[in-house]
Amino acid sequence: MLATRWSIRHLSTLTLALVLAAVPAPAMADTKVFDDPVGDSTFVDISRVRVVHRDSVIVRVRSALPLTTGQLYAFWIDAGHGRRPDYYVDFRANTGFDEVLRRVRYFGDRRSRFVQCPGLRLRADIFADKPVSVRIPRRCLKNPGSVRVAVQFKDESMGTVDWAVDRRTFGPWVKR
Ligand SMILES: [Ca+2]
Repeated sequence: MLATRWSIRHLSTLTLALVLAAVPAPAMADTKVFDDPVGDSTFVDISRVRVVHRDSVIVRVRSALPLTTGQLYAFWIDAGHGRRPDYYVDFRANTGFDEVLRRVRYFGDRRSRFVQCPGLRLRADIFADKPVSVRIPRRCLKNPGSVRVAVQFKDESMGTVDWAVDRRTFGPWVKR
């Protein structure tokens, strides 16, 4: 009886090993980095955007200038349903945020249609030299095959903006 139990255990271990060996390696997450000119705006100045598409879409934006209060960081996501943005989120540094995205049809769309997005993370810290970052779980975007992102930093007190890649223009597609 004992011997049989051992055999089964060994067999199970072997089976598990075979199953693990047969599972293909996870697809490589795609990453796209695009640079924005430094000095093309005042008070806000995006220098680099990095988009990683894994289980979440993670966007990190480097600023050539220190972040300050009174700035708004805005992100439009095209999840592939047509050529226009599908989702929008904005936030300020060192403030709380709700786990919601705004559903939009075009740049400048200001409808108040919200999508709950548990796991959404928005970060901008004026006390740390770190990128402004957003993390959006793919399920909030209906699990798109590819996404592309447009970013705008706005200094609300000075009225200046900097876009990446360009005004109302998306960066490259980033596949899952
Ligand atoms: Ca710039």
